[in-house]
Order: sequence, then structure tokens, then C-alpha cells
Amino acid sequence: MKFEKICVLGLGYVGLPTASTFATYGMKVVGVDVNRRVIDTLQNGEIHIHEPGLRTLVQAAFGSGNLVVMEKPEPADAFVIAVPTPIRQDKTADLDHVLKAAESIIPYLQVGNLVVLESTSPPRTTVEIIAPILERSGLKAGQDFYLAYSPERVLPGQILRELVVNDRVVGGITPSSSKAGRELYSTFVRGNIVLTDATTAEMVKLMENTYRDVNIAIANEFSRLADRLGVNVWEAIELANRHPRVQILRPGPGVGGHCVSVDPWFLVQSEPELTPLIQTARRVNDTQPDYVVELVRWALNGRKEGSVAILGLAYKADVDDLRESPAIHVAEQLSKTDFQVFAYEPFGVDFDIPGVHVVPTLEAALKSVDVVALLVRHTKLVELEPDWVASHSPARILVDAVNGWKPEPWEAAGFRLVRLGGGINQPIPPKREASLER
Ligand code: SAJ
Repeated sequence: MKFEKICVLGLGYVGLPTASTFATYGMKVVGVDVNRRVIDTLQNGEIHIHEPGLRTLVQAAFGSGNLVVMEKPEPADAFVIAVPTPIRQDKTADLDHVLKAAESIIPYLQVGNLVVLESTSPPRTTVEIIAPILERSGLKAGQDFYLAYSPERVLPGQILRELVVNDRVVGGITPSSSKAGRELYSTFVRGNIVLTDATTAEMVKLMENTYRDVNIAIANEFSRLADRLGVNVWEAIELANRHPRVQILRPGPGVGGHCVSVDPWFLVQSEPELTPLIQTARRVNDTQPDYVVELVRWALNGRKEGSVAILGLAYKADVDDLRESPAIHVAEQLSKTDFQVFAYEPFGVDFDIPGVHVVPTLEAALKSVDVVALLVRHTKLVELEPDWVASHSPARILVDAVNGWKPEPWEAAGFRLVRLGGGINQPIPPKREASLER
């Protein structure tokens, strides 16, 4: 099996790095995106995604002459589908992009081709949905062409490295499809390439992110318990994690991004009755932003109005991605309770949040507020100097939802620091009517 030309459908966080990596490893690559703006941006030498090192990689890929980008696929030896699978309002997977991408391949599919689905999908999607679509070409999946599922597992912020060094799971609908997948990814993957069947590979991906969601949920629940019990959760977690078989994750304002907060629902969708733990974890994490809203109000002695500076809007530290960000939810909720909300995101945002003043500078966010809330552990925010903040803001109350700031220097500069799960360093928040339902 020889793959010389590859068509990558979807030029987002996964597709663009994947296409560019294949190209820099000597493959001819056609990158396809249905969004004209994406194609124009790339053709103008720009990129539409913030990811460390990506610009250089994409430039190298174009510079090699191996990468072209266009709106429609072309005949190729292998097709890789890396389009988004968002979640619908009813918490089921929206497979529209995946279906359209698969349909767009039909006219170009030839005997001996390989098609790989990388998009996160509910179990059995490859076998029950993708295979029948591609078979509308008249070719038989697993016989005339190879078909496999191979989840992307890269961490935003680390994509370029993880694409190459992470182990890769390839699940074919037949053993020969798995082997074809291994052949394709062995071009650049330095981790192990492990073969399985397509449905197992789909399940593996969902299990990874669900495992993380459930473990963040327990950390968030511990933070609420610690607040009530007057315990510093950060110290308690550090001590518990000294146990050789315990690794509690970090509490925070909730779980965002397009993966961990979404993927567990794909398992729930398949089997609602078999997934009570997964559903509860989702609810705990989904209500954590509301808990942070209460913490901010509590820090202001229960005042229903006032003004707050929200520092950080991204879904996690040191990325510019706002998808499903809990910080946005906190900002929105506060603005609904008569708070004037000024929000600042150091990576810059081109985004409106109803009722919230999204401001372009830190100074503008700080200048006239009663309380400052740190919601994302961006390096730039963690490293803020207390004296500098004191001289740019009348606020002397801080709410730290991510344990980004050490109390001593802030207290020395005249601030009162309320940490999520901070327990003994602060009076215990009043008993709340905490409801798990949003
Ligand atoms: N978070 C916490 N506490 C923690 C860790 C994370 O509150 O201790 C929050 C983050 O702030 C963020 C959310 O969880 O809001 C998710 O962040 P993340 O870093 O756990 O994951 P993602 O969504 O950036 O990437 C995940 C990764 N999956 C796993 O680590 C199991 C990545 O490898 C996957 O490729 C990616 O999902 C994906 O595309 O599915």
C-alpha cells in the first residue's frame, strides 16, 4: 500500500496541523475546507487558529510545494475526515459536517483508497453511518476500499508535538483497513500505532475524555465541600496526590472546550440508562460556573450589584479558544444579576457577550471595578504584579477560581483574596440552596 496523495477534509485545529504535517513529510496533500474564508486566509499566508508553532509548520508545508488548499476534494489515495462534531441543544451529536464530508468524497472514491474518520463520533458511526454513505459510490467498504476510525488525541496548546509523539489508535472496519491506516499514519507518528476495530476506537476516544470529565467533576465537588468545611482544597489535593495511586485533577470554574464537555454526552446518547455517573459528572461541571458566580457575590457580601473585572475568557490556560468556555458563562450570569461586567482576554477576542463589556486592555477592565475575578490560568494573568494591579484598580477584593495567585503577595499589597475551595483562609460561604440543575 502506498499513499502518495492525501485529501484532508476540514482545516481546523486538527485538520490543518495534520494536513501540514503530512505535507512536510513529503506527501502531496489537498486540504479541503467548505469555509471560503478559511481557504482565503490560508492562501494569503495567514492562519485562522492560534496554536504554538502552527504558523511555521503551515508555511513550511506551503513552502515545500506539497500542500494546496481548496473548497472541494480531489481524487487521492487516502481521505482523512477531520471536521467538527458539535453538540445539539438536546445533547446529541450533530454529525452534519461529518455526513457532508463523507458525501463529498463519494465522486472521487476509487478502488484501493483509504478513508479515515478522525472526528469524535458516537459509537458505531463509522460502521453504521459512514460505510453506507461511502458505499453509495458503488464500491464496497472493507472490500473495494479501506475504512477506519482513528481518533485525534492532541491537546490544544501542544498539538504539533502530540500529533507526532502520542500513541495512535487505528480501528479498521476490517483488519486490512486497520493495516492500511497504520501505513498512512506511520508516515509521521513516532508513538505506537495500535490496531483495533472501528467501534472500539470510537469508544476509546470517548472514554478518555469522559474519564477526564468525571475526574474534574470530583475535584470541583471537593472544592465546594472544602469551602463549606473550612478546608483549603488546594492543600488537601496536594496532600492526597502524594498517595501513589491517587491523582486528583484541578478544580476550576467548570469544564469548557469542544471535547471534554461534549464527548461524554455521545456515550449518554447511546445508552442513557447505563450512564448515571457520566450524567452526574456533566451536571456538576456544568453548574460549577454558577458556583463561581455565587463566590463572587459572596466576596462582595452578597451584594446583588456592583462591578467586576473578569480576567480570562478562554476555556483554559494559554489558548485563545472560547468554545464552551465556563468563564463566558460566569460573565453572562453576573451581568444578569445587575453586575457591571468588564471582561478581558489576553489572547484577544472578536466576540460579543450580551450584557458584558469585553474590553481590549487589562487597564480598561480594572479601572473602575469593585472586585477582580481570575477565571483562566493564563501565564500572563498569573504573573500580574499585585502592586501594579493596586495602582490600576480601586478593587481590593479578588476572586481566584483557578488557584493562580498566591495569597501572601496580594494580601501584602492590600487585597483580600477569595480562592475557590480556599476554605480556612476565608470565612466559610453561607449555606446555599445549591441545585444541580441549570
Ligand atoms: N480542566 C479542569 N481541571 C483540570 C483539567 C482541566 O478544570 O484539572 C478544565 C480545563 O480548564 C478546560 C477543560 O477542563 O476547561 C478541558 O481541558 P483539558 O485540558 O482537559 O482538555 P482539552 O479539551 O483541551 O483536550 C482534551 C484532551 N483529552 C484528554 O486529555 C483526555 C485531548 O487529549 C483531546 O485530544 C481533546 O480533549 C479532544 O480533542 O478530544
